[in-house]
Amino acid sequence: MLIKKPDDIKSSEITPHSIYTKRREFLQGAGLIAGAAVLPNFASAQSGDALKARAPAGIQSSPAPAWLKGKFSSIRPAPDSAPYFTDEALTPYSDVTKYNNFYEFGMEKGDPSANSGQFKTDPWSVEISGEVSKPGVYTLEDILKPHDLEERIYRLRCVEAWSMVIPWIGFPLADLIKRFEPTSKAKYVEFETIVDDATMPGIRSRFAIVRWPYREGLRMDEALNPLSFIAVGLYGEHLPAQNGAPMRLVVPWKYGFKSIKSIVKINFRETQPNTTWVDLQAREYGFYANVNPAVHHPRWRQDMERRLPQTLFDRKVIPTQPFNGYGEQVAELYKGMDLSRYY
Ligand SMILES: Nc1nc2c(c(=O)[nH]1)N[C@H]1C(S)=C(S)[C@@H](COP(=O)(O)O)O[C@H]1N2
Ligand SMILES: [Mo]
Repeated sequence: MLIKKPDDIKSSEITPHSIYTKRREFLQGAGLIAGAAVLPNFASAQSGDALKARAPAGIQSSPAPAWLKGKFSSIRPAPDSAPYFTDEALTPYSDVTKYNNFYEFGMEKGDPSANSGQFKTDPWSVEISGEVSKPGVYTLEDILKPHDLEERIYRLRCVEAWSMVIPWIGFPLADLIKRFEPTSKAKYVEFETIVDDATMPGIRSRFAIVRWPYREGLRMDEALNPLSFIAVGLYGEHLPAQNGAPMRLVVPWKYGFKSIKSIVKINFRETQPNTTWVDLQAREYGFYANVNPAVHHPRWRQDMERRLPQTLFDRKVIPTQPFNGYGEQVAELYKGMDLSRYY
């Protein structure tokens, strides 16, 4: 390990990603074996709906208003080919919903599922602001109403060097954005997560290092790319709180931290927004955060990843792909940019 300046040591100690330990990894891996054994049907499509993935039988779907449940009765299944599908093994439902990063509910991987029981997603509203001709505060029903739901199977690559394959339910971010008619000045989109001290114990914690609200952003052309997705569900069910209910962003070619959860604000801007991880540690986390095995990260090697769930006998270490394997769809967006500088 490198000898670091005192301020470096301090900043790395406060960075929650660093709490990840080998021991935890081992325990998690062992737990996953048991989880998979009791939930054997996670990936099997069921007759009648033809979705590629359904939650295991017996899973209690998280609470949702009737109108939202109604939307889930017809979902367009994922196609059979990339980029909205991959035939890589799905990460089991239990891992997708119990191994999470959602610091508003705590910094450990099990905290979001354990601590989000009081979280309320109804009523919910989303404020649309900035460089748009139709700003306003919209109810979740108004936000979602015109959008037909579809299933997409995407890889999710966390900067901590683990990855999953998740069957999301949602719709293209571009379709949402176009409805509010961004002006010609809208060059970036900024997103914010809800701040609810009463139901989010991570926000009350004196160990919290994030300045709330959690914020993320995309360049407008990234946001309009057909891969950029608003998820309202996974495995055919609406989103559990820990995965970012009632709506979250999914940007599969970027590190997971860009995929902001439980969105309450979408702001259109002329200038690049400040984002949570860049504010915290700009040398480690960039605004673009494109998955890039060639850009070194001080904490995790980025040329490999652990595909969850690992088992004792199969560590599932695989090479990380540029743009997380979505280069054909997005590399063009960064033509002429030095990606080692704009990491
Ligand atoms: N509001 C908010 N959004 C967030 C986070 C967070 O802590 N708070 N964590 C991010 C990180 S680091 C990752 S890897 C993904 C994890 O999404 P998942 O738990 O649904 O797999 O959510 C991202 N979105
Ligand atoms: Mo992450």
